[in-house]
Amino acid sequence: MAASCDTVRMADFFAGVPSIAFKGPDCNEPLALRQYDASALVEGRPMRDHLRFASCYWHTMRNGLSDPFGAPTAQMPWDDGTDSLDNALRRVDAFGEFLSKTGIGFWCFHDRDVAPERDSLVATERDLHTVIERLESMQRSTGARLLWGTACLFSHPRYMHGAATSPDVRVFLHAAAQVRVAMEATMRLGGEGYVFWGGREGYTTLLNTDLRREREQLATFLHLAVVHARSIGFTGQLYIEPKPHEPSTHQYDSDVEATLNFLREFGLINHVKLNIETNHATLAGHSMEHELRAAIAAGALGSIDANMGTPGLGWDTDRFPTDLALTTQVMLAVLDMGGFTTGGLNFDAKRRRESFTPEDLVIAHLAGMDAFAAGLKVAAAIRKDGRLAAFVRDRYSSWQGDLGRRILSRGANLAELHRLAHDLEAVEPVSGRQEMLEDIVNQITIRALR
Ligand code: XUL
Ligand code: CO
Repeated sequence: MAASCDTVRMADFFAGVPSIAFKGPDCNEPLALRQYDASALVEGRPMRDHLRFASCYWHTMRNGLSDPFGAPTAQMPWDDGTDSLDNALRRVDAFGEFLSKTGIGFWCFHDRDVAPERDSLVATERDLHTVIERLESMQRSTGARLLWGTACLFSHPRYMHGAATSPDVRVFLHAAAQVRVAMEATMRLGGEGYVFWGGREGYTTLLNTDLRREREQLATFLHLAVVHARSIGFTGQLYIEPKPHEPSTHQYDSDVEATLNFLREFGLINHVKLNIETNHATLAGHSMEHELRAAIAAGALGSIDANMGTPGLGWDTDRFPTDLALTTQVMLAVLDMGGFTTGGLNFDAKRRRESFTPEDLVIAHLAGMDAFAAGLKVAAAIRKDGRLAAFVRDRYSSWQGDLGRRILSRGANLAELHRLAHDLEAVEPVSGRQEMLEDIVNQITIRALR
């Protein structure tokens, strides 16, 4: 049947899946929400506006769940395994069905997730445009909005040595062309952001690498993108997504602090914010909490790729974020920052290879949504309780006096401070009470979800 443009092509690829509803904490059905009640108010705002959940096209629609040792296992009844345009268009319909059944309001994509690469740029761009039109109509019929778009600059063999950081200027051209087209597609879809994740913008060995030159190439590439965004009137936020390694040995935007340094060094700090992913944080040897707080302190947290790793496995397992302590820390940071503006919580997450049915795709997202809704409630309860914030305030209270203010406003010199130190009585240390604070978080968590 030839459906009209604005029809949701409800092909029933998720046959046994109903429209998912909030059924409250006592409901034991797997295909229901227990914590996430989209319109319920937390700190005076609906949960949906705090959380801004997104599903990503690459995992939800394209990940067959293969691993380096085994074949794909995912059942994808919408996918005939070819790179035909028809197949690409059918995936859009399946994605529309998925988004409307789960009630997830946003989505994210790479150019090559939605449409295949052809033998020439002309043919590739032609097919991409056809799919973008279908995505536009999917958005109209489902009400879903694009959180961000991006260009895949890491899969094609031409990018093996890097994209912006390639030693071959012709590869740089290819990457520039792709970013231009992907950014314009993002704008056409009303995208609220555009991400740069450079899986190959680093090195495999320093024996063949001019690190200084490559960092300059990367910065130039980002400047070109900033200028282009401005010239086409794209008002979405640009983000860079740090990751330390994988697939490269080392990525130049290895963690939040390295990325902030890079952005400042090359004059990009006012144009680009960060999209922070949990599993990238842990691969960098940090907690997600650390990465978020470091970005917030610099006014640079834009969006979040919500997932989690597998302790003990040194690669990017992209699990769905179901850990309540983690989601609480994330939402506490987000609330403290004043909430998302253009950003949101993008489930850059995949089911385990053993959870291969279409139903599992839904269940995995619901688990992440409920974990984040619970984390949001606990974070709001921690803020309302106020003991943590008060403890931190008190801990620095000695800085509140005239002396502290003068030091910080650079109105003192070392000789004066030396003199003052001689006048001091012995300094009595004060307890940091870490265990007490951890227990307070536990107690509030238990009460908030009762
Ligand atoms: C890879 C990763 C990417 C980015 C978008 O680890 O996180 O999917 O989010 O390119
Ligand atoms: Co990501």
